[in-house]
Amino acid sequence: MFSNTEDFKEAFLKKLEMTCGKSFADSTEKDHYYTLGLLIREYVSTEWINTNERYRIDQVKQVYYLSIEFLLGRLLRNNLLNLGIEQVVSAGLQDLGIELSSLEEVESDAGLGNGGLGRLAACFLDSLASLNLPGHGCGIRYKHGLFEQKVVDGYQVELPDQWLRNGHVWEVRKADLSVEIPFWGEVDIREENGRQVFQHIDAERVTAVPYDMPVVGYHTETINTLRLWSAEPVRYPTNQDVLKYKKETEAISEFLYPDDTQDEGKILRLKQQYFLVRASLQSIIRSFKRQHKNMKVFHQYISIHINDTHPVLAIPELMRIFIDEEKLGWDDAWEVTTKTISYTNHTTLSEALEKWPVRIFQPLLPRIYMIVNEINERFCAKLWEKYPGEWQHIENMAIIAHDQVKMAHLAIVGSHSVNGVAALHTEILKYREMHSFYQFFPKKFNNKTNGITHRSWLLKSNQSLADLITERLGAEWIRDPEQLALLLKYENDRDLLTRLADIKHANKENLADRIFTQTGIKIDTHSIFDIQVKRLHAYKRQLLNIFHVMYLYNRLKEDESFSMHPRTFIFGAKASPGYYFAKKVIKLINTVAKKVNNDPKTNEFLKVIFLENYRVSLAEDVFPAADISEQISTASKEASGTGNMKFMMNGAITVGTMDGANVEIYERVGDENIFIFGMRSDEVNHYYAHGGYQATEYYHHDHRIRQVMDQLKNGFFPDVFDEFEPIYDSLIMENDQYFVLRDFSSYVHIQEKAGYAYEKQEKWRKMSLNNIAKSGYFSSDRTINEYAQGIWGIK
Ligand code: DL6
Repeated sequence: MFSNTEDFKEAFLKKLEMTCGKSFADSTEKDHYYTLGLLIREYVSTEWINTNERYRIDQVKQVYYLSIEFLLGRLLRNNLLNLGIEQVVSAGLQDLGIELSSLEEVESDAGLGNGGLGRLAACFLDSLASLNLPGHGCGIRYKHGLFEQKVVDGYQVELPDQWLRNGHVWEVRKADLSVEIPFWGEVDIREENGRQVFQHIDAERVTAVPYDMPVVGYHTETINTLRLWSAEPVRYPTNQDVLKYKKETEAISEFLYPDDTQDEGKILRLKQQYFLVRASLQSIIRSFKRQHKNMKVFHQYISIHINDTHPVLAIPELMRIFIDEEKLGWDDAWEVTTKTISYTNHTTLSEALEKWPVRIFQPLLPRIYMIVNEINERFCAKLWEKYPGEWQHIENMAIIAHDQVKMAHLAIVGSHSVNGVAALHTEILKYREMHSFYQFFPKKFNNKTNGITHRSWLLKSNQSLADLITERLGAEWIRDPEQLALLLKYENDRDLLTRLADIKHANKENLADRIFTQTGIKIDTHSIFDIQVKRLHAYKRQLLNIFHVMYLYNRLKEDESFSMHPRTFIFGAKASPGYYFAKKVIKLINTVAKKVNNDPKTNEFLKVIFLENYRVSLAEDVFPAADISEQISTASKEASGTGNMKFMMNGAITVGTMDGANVEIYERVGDENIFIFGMRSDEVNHYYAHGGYQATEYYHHDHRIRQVMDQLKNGFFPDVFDEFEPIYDSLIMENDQYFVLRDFSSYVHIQEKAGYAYEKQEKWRKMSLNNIAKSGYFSSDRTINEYAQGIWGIK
């Protein structure tokens, strides 16, 4: 049906009538989108079944990527592109008077993730399928994904995301594969045939219903599966208060990341984690048992990867299955479990390292707690053998201590591989954050630098650039992105460099149009597009960026001799709803924007845009339009970053610190194609080890800093009263934990250098070409190949 335009049109019109019960003349854009989605899903269904059959018959080892987040965005264009039918479909629709791009707009972003970790999981699925690797995702089908952000009077306002409002055409509900998940209750222990038998009794049960989505590889026959679980009440609840039970049950898959500051939220979050793990493992075991009887070979056929600690309960749950259900002894169960599980750490921020109070964990998951306790005791006994008498050391490494279960410790102890997500991050894990564990298990630790799918972030979102590359290199780079390096031979090719610049300009026009439609603000597309898009967090230092804007504004106002190339500073960021400081920074950015954009003396040179509701589909217009990529986290704090890679692949030049994967970008492009500033990670840690630095000295000795800081409080921004005092206090009273003032001067200096560099356009274009050429390494295909060979052992 997709082999030519005519066949497609016929199939489309027939399907439309059948599914929507309308004639074409009466149909709406939504009908068209839905019809197209169904057609594609049907188109892939045979290959989808075949892929699973192939895996089964060949008895290949498969990996299951367990993640509490999958930030997928929209899937229509991705699927068309990967299936190689984009042109037929687009032409066929056009004949019917329908624009494919308009249909894309009908699709809601599947925003089932907060940021980097969830988007990485989505890129990994794309790479697994595109590399013909047997790998599937397991997650939760949240009814509401990441909140929709509105900006009202400069403040962030959160609205619930409604991505399922019109259904989700890519998923298939498989109610017959539902499983039950028990919470609360007690463990009954009996002796049977000289063996202890554990039974979880009086539990409250919840049904987990799977929804499967096909994951289509790029021009391959592989269609893997993303299985998302939804929580529903069991058919015949025994509870007295059925309504309360129903509400509590459905809450499990209601919201991505519930507020867990109070116990109620903590219970819900822990329920989500166990729900994901238990449901996924049951379906994995079920499919394993269809072919194998011997549980001791489980790890030879199955690999389970846990994306950060959120799914770490997979370790005790697998132990429970092996011991309680499959009757293995502890030692065998432990060997198979640890050989099956691998773990990625994505952060060293202490507030993100999960710990659960025993008072919540134990009653909610009584049997799992018993197993964790046993794992802990056995581990501590081993520690004691190695470090006799070193109580403190053992306590620091224990899985349960001070009435808390430390999930990262459980993940390290119960897996065979622990990896960081960029070289620097892994070194920090090995030699600082997890040093004692590295000493104890040196072989487990390894690095897997993150990557992004170049199919979504270049081929799909920057088609004209992709076409230009293909025109020069042929299409082989799509299969093997490291071939982008061949672009370097065009470094002195004027024609190519001009076309590169023209494409960038067209992409800037496209973003400018979108901004104008959204905000009514006109931006100069010849200005430098200087962009920082990512979650709002103090360590990511959006504050440093906006302080720089304030400084430039002050210079433009006060110094007649000062000149600069016009710049548009673009921000996109969501703040966690309860993150007070981050929300203040959003308000500050919007307040500066209002002042700067409306000042006739400066607005020719300086514009500030805050993009509302930054999300994957908006990002697809942002990365191709950037001249400068802001990657300015406090060194040592950003585990990797992946936005940095998306910008680079689209030809933006990084202004950044030596943090996360910036370090590896620097190593690849060389000093002349990147703007590095600020303290290095060692210096930052030296300061931390010696009680920080004196932020007030920087305030007193640098008049630029003093002026900007004072403007937070002295009425410079009318109508905001003491709004920004918490920002001021965080820098002065709380001594600037993230070294904003310490790095300010170095940042201003490097930004000046970047501004001058932009004016030498020919050189700039070469820099841009260099960045694109060296970005192949950051394809998630490379990352996934490393995981496949180095950790999972899949082919
Ligand atoms: O590894 C993906 C991504 C990194 O690129 C970011 O640097 C890191 O901040 C992010 N980490 C998280 C932490 N979540 N938890 N836990 O999202 O991971």
